[in-house]
Amino acid sequence: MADALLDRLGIADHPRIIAGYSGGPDVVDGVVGSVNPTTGATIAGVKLDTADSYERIIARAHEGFLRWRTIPGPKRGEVVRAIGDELRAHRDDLGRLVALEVGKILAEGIGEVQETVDIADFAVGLSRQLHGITMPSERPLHAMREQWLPLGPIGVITAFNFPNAVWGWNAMLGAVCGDTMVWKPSLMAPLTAIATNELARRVAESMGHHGVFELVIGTDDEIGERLIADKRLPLISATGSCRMGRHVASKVAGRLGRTLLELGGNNATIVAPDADLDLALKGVVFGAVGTCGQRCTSTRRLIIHESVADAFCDKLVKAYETVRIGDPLAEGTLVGPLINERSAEAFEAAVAAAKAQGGTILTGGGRAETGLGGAFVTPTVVRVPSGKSLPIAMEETFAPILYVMTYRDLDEAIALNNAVDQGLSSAIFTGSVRSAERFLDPSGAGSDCGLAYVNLGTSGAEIGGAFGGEKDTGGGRESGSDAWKAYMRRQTCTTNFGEKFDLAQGIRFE
Ligand code: UN1
Repeated sequence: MADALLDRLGIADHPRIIAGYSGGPDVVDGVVGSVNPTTGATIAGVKLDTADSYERIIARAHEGFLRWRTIPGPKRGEVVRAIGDELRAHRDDLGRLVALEVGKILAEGIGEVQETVDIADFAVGLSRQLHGITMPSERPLHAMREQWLPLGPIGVITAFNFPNAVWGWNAMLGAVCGDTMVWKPSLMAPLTAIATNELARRVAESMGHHGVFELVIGTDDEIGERLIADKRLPLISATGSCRMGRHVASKVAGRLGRTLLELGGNNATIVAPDADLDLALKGVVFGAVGTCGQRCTSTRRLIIHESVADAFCDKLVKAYETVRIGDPLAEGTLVGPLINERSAEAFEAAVAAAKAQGGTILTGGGRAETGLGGAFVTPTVVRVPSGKSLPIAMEETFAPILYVMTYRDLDEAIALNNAVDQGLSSAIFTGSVRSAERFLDPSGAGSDCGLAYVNLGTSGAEIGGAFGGEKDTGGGRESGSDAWKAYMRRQTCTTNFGEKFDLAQGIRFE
């Protein structure tokens, strides 16, 4: 199946790909195996970049930038439109490759590529809207305006869990902004990266634009370190763990470059006593179980009013027990495998810690027997005894574990929501306008996260809004709204169209 898929995506004969490779996910002689997490079988080998090929790639991206930035924004938008069309045409195959390579269910794999199609559409419109503002000068016969200019070749580091869409958010915006992309994907999803990047590169090249979409695949030591230290890349946009983000941030800050960071989350959903509990149940289950708990937006904590907690937990457990775990490509499966054995071990360690710290496992807590070979676990609900706190619940474990804690009044619930280091996503289910608006309090006293939902779960953002979070989530914003500004540099322009030399602040210098 994989060979036919790679063929349909036009990368079966790609020089980086070694068909029939028998090695595993560890790098051996400059090759990494892309492993199907469902079975543990290697799909293909992928040749990694070296210091030399890195230099060639950066040179192409740099030369590409000098040309690409001269193309008017709306013309760049035409290229992005054609890329969006190509992605549309290959959406289902690319979604299938995502499912194959990272183990998310097919509907979510396809949904992810749809997210890239959506951001391409958004970027096309934006290509005619990269506008600055004008402001009145304090001096007569002077004009002031602000304009936005292309930034340069940019580094884009992506994680395994959204191996297509996170590139899409960065690359589609970066492209209309006049930047060129040097994409370093996760070594756990190199085939999706090759297929995605080739598709964009071929479209751009067929329209005469070279060096806009570059891909560099390699280890953190060999390639990652080089990329973040590289002064030729004025912006590094990085998605991944808080640990990775801290390292990237300090390295890039050391050379006074810019970062756009989208890091971990420890997202909570508050369920108020006046909530539509059926709606809340759906939101919590999708948020906590979807993508096998491997979204940065996954729901990790449920903060529920004590008066409805027991009944809700009963329903939750029943719902969890109907969730079908298995082959992500099979019809009816809702939960696929974790990405690898290491993730399953982290899951087990977190479950053990939760028990040791006094938590009660309501459902799940172990491996799921599917007979398929991958690292399958059972989605888990841990009840935190009232009045206690579990230190493990303060950490992000990239697995389907939901910690349930109770509250008495909304201030307490909001304080719990805000009590973790990360600040990505948050949600409240309530029928009360007062509670909803307190959660969104414009004074800032409500949720401290970058994303706040009412009567929706914590995951599944649309591309139209800015995506990202505060505190240890890194502060970056990608995707919609005015996130494009991160991909450009701002210039304040002042023109004297009179004949007098006039200084601001009334200074006389005669
Ligand atoms: C991620 O997990 O890194 O909001 C991104 C969501 C998706 C994006 C998740 N649109 O869940």
